[in-house]
Amino acid sequence: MRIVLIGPPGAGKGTQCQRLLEYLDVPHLSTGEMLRQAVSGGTREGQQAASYMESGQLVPDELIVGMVSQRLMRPDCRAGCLLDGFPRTLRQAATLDEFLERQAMTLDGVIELAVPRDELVRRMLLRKREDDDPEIFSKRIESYQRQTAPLLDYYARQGKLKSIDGLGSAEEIFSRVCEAVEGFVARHDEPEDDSA
Ligand code: B4P
Repeated sequence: MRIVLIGPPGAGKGTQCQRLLEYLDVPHLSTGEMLRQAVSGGTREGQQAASYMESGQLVPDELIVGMVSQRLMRPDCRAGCLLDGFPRTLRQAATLDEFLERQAMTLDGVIELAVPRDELVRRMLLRKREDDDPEIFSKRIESYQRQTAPLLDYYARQGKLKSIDGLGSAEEIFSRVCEAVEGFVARHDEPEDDSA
């Protein structure tokens, strides 16, 4: 299974992915985590990404696409993966589609975790990660609205989007996520209609 999780900053993508990993048994590709490791390891990519992350902006598409494609080429991703926080722009989404097509792979489904702004701010104040300063967090929400929210329409038009309510306990949300995944599995297992 190849699944993407989309949601605003602090929506709980990472939290739900940790649970989903055991369920799906596929590698977890969190671009936020990959970037944080690159920054703390002082790699070239990390040095390029740091100023964007510190100011609440998305890092440039070229940088993130390079990192993700290298990771997707590794053999453990052949059977599937859980994409957490990627793609985040229409350009990243189009690049992912092209990459998967070249590799004869498909994206099974996209889950949107929908959470209102007030709750995102409340969670951010509790989490206190370095990029969770209130002013920076507001910029990250704005970037989400401007650059990432258009992906919902992009994937809805492909018939791949399942939006779920991201409010409630992590367990309640996980059961909604699992229901969405079951829907993707059922579609994945349907025989192809070649009557057309
Ligand atoms: P991410 O690491 O993806 O950060 P995030 O969106 O803030 O986190 P997430 O939604 O995973 O929330 P979490 O589970 O932690 O990205 C960080 C930065 O990297 C971006 O701002 C950007 O600069 C850069 N970046 C990453 N990918 C990129 C890309 N593709 N292109 C360009 N730039 C990119 O949950 C948040 C908090 O809520 C936690 O404290 C958690 O305990 C709590 N929580 C979770 N579920 C809850 C629930 N149900 N109820 C209450 N609290 C809950």
